[in-house]
Amino acid sequence: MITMDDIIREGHPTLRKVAKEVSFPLSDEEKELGKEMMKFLENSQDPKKAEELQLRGGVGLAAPQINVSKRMTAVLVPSLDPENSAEPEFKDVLYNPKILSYSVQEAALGEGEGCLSVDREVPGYVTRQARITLRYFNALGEKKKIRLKNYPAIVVQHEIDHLNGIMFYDHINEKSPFKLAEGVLIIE
Ligand code: SB7
Ligand code: NI
Repeated sequence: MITMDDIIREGHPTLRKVAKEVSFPLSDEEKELGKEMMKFLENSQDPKKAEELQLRGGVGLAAPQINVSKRMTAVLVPSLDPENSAEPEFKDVLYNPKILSYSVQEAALGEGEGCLSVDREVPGYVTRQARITLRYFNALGEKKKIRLKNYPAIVVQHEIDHLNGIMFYDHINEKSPFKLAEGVLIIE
């Protein structure tokens, strides 16, 4: 089981590497790792389990964060309206994900971003693209092509950054962290 002890923190060189693509069919290890990563996210979002296991809540986890430099990431974005839907907004393990196109429209989370590999708050807007077209392979090797917008699109961009050795704070304007370019959509 993956716990916080398995997650490497900023300063670890693996977080700055460009991760390697996986090939299909996946090895049993790669499949198992994907399942374990998703299980971590599920546990982290379950208040009881999170308390028990002392997990920080997470909506994504990229393999490099557990020191595996491969292009795979689990994403679990809960329903934005749990009253009306138990279905997560987006849930899958993405292998070799690639963003095929981006909207011109930019967006940033009003609260800024955090990262399980960063044990401090880094204030500031992280400007990303509001909408993306994403291609990835699932654990079965099926090719998926989907459009995401707003929060799920932001999360996937954060995760794909990990596969490229990029940290969220690399995007924050150092001198004025809350300075926004014109027209950037703020997601609350
Ligand atoms: C805020 C949080 C995340 C993504 C985008 C905005 C994910 C946090 C967990 N991770 O560190 C995953 O890499
Ligand atoms: Ni992260």
